Amino acid sequence: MFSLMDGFLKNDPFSLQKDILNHVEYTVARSRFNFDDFEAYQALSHSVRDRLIERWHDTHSYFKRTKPKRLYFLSLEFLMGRSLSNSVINLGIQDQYAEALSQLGFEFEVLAEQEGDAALGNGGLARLSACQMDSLATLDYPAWGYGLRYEYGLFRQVIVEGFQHEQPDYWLNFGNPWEIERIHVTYEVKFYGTVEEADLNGEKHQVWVPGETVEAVAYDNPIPGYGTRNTLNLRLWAAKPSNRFDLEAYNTGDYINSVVNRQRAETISNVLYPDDRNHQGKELRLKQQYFFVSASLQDIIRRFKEAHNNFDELPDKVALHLNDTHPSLSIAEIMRILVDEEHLGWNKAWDIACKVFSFTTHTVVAEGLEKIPVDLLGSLLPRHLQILYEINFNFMEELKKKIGLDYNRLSRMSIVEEGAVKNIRMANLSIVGSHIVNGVSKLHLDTLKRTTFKDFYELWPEKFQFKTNGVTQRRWIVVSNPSLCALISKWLGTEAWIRNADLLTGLRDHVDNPNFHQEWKMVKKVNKMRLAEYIEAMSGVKVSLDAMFDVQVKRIHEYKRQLLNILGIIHRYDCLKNMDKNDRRKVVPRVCIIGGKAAPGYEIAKKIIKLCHSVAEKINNDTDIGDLLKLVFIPDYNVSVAELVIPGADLSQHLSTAGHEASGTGSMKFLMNGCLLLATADGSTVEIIEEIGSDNLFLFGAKVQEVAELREKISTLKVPLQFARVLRMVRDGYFGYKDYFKSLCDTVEIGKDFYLLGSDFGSYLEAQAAADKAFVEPEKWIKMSILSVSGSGRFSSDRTIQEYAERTWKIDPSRCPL
Ligand code: 26Y
Repeated sequence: MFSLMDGFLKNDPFSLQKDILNHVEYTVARSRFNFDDFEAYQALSHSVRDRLIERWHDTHSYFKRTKPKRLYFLSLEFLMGRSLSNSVINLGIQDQYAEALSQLGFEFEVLAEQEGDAALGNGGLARLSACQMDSLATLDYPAWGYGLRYEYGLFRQVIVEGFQHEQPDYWLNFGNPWEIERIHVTYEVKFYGTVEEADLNGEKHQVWVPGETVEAVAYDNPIPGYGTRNTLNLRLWAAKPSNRFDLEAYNTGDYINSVVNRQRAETISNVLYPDDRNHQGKELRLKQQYFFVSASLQDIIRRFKEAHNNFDELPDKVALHLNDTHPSLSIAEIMRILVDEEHLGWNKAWDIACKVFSFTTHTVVAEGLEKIPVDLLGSLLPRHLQILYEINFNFMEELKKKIGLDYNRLSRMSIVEEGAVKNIRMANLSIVGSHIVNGVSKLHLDTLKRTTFKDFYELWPEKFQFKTNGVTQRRWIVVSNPSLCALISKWLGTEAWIRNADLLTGLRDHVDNPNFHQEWKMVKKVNKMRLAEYIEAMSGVKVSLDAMFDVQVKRIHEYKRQLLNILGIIHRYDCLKNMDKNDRRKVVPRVCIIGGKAAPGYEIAKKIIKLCHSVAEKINNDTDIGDLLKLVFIPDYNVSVAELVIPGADLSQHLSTAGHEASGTGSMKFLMNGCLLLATADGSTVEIIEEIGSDNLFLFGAKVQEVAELREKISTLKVPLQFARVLRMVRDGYFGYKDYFKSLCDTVEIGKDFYLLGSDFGSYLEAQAAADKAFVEPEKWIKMSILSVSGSGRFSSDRTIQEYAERTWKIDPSRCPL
């Protein structure tokens, strides 16, 4: 008889083939005798999805049975990218699928290219969430991710005549096989209205009478671990009109208008805000945050109550993690649930809340911290505003007892910012309501303690920790660089590093082996070929494989100093033009690659993109320069483009003015792919240096301590002649668009150069010269490259997650039996 314990699905190539054809016929509804690549991709992903669902069910029944403490990771952004390759690799059945497909006349890699990116996030913070979900699953932690299912992900960047244009990313157009719609998992989310006082058993209670109700519907995205059956859930919420007020609305006779009004509800989860710095206090953004928080907490509390009957147990069974301040309304919401709905006393509820929440900030400077205008909050969430005032009142009273009547400090630490516009400071709220506050690198935490959160650190030093970010080697080596993956496993004699990245140190044993070097070089070459083909297809520029591929890909920001890179390229061009033929022969050819999106309203960042194109146009069409220098801008940089670009890079640039990049995670991906770094001592680079040694990367620029001093004498800072010269070339219209670039040039003029491009320029050029010098000694370069990979283990998100689990969340692995 059929045994349920065996599951339904077999993973041999024959069974997989049957499954795929089954999906072609019955899911995609194409004839099994006639289907194209996209249809094959759809059928293939459905067959993978079936396997994910089976494991997902087993994992969740197991968690339900064993009732471990669970982590809920709350984040408004997840940059998942593609799912197909990652899933089959984590399921451990890529070879079987490849064989099944090849017998059908398809190639796995070709079908994988059919998939679009899930880009439900902006940049570093969002991709970090995705890496951390992969690690949580792989390390068997009982966790859930919660987020929003934006219908429009991060905008598509289209370049027209060198200018960035934004186009909507309607990523669900072609269906999304990786999600499971849960039409029965819905919650009502309330907005607006008033707060009334009610009598409950002789006691006064506050009751929120909402003015608008919207429904949240769950979409589940299975997250498979590697080398384990555990498959976690990332639950994303979509807004739908609620049926609640139907009768009332329709009885007034205005049928059409009431349908239109209801439809407006869906706009809440429609679109991701494409900005990772500016908090504009927009009503829709606040609505998104509360919609997300309310639905997630209802779901979490329901699950808790199914298994436990006393809220005293909440901190032993539930950890709630705030990924930045974006979900921090959770603190007020949990108080509302515990006090207003569950009728716990305030003090008891507050005690529970503080034990349950932990918080990670990804921001450095105070100006970057999120604030919400009190008026806005009071109108949208009247009861929450009362709760926030009460939290703050209690906090201020406690604080006065500790520090006395130091009004300046009290006002700095208050959750409510007084002023012409009153604001709620979401970071202060998050710190007050959490038991642990995390920075994302050692240097980041040091900066927070010294500046941004100094007052809080002095009050509660024990709350502050750092967990240096990490990235998952499954995505950033195994999926994106199969040749390197195979090479590493061959020379380590094991694949165990895929679950334990510390084992990469074993590569050091072979660092001088010429055979190893030879194979290492071949791997890089294969990846450079892949990248060169892509560049030619995207931009028409043919690049030489002998050139050094020098890459800077990340969001465009003044503090990340893409402008420094471009000015450096102009300097290189200028030097080449002034060199005689003999000297030119000694020059290392370079392909400079820049990619990244600018927030749509960020004018200066958009000008940087345009400048890059104008300079590229000049250089790439200069036949006198030929292959010695090329500049390409890669449009629409996203996760899947990163998977192609990073393995093909020889050198990568991380140029933030020291003290501005909280951590940086791109550098870790390059490190894992054997690409050398040219970087400032900022964020996690400081720890990368500890791990691989300063000899194995090209370091430049002012250190954090020096930056403050330099800024003090900003109007008298000396800048190298070369800097003034290249800036003049831009100003004088050497690359066209003279008027347009004026305001960009102004930002780095003496006296205004806040990010210190001028004062770091000399040392930047020296680091570039050192990179050139190393590149002409291939043995040396390869050795540095091997040592980079072998030192990258510490920057696996597995290590980060383990630290969070042990030191912050206090959760234990819970492995679903095979
Ligand atoms: C409130 C809204 C405008 C907002 C939206 C997104 C604010 C911030 C963000 C995202 C910030 C972000 O991505 N920060 C980056 O987080 C990475 C992961 O910790 C760090 O490596 C990186 O240094 C930091 O800039």
